[in-house]
Amino acid sequence: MVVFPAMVLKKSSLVLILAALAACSGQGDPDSPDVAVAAAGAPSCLAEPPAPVRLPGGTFTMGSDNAYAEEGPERSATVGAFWIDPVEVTNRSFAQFVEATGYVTVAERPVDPAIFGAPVETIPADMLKPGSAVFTPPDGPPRGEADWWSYVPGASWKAPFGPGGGEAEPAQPIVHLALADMLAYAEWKGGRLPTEAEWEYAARAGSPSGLEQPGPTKANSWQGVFPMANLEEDGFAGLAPVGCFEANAFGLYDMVGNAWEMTADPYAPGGERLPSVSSVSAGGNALPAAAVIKGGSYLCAPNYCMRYRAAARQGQDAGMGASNVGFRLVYDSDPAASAAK
Ligand SMILES: [Ca+2]
Ligand SMILES: [Ca+2]
Repeated sequence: MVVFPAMVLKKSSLVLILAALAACSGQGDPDSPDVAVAAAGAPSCLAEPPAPVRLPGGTFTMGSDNAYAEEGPERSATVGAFWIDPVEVTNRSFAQFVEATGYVTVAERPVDPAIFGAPVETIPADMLKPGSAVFTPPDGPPRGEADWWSYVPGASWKAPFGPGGGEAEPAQPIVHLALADMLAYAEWKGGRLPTEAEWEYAARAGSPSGLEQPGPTKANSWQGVFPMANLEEDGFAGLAPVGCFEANAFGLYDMVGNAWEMTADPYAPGGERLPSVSSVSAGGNALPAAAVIKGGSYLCAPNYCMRYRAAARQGQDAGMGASNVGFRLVYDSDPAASAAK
């Protein structure tokens, strides 16, 4: 279980906290799903992201009974028509929002010790500083997720690896956002987070299986033995600029791989499915402690987290970001028409 609900956090142990941050877990999972892996090849990247794509909606098979337990039960789901961004939200796009509004993300704000539910003197000093969770390859054989996740003071969307680690690349997906940050951006942009059903419908793009796990030409994932050997056969050790890999049949890029993508569906401990919170807003009070993320990330490998697939799902703490979780927006009307008004 990797859900890390900040609002119910009662532990101050850094190890426990970091263990909960891995949004690409595989340890302790059932046997790896039987999924197909495509052949290798060199990617090329989009110069400009295309306009949002209108999807007609429809009825499709959602989830899977043939992979990780939390993906079931396989069932029929129906979504209406909607528009969707063909790429993950980029640092460039988010910077425009910050420029226009002065918004400060959760990772940049002072930490409220009350979220830990423990005496402040028992909380590691770094955890009381603004920051975020950063993937850090271990020096030696890892014992668990705490060996490759670090809480880095000063890490945020502007400084994805922390102070001195370089600035965010404008064309890469934005990461290190809490759910509230994503909702604030969505509100400004006139969109919203997709429900899990909408996201999976868009990612499947007509595929009846949802189990296809793409190879290096199809998605930015991890080739080699995670977390020790990153062979970079897809050309990227970490995040890639959006749109460097082949689009799916709906013309959508990086639905699988690159950054995990947040949805509007709460995630329940145990993995059972909860109703979508289509009204989830940046107001904050109604935000779930954890939400469903979809699509896997650049940290998903054949030996660990075979979740770079349409049907896969995982829980993510809604209260803080990580270096492998991003999002994309959907719209209930044509965003091009709205912008023209
Ligand atoms: Ca990669
Ligand atoms: Ca993605």
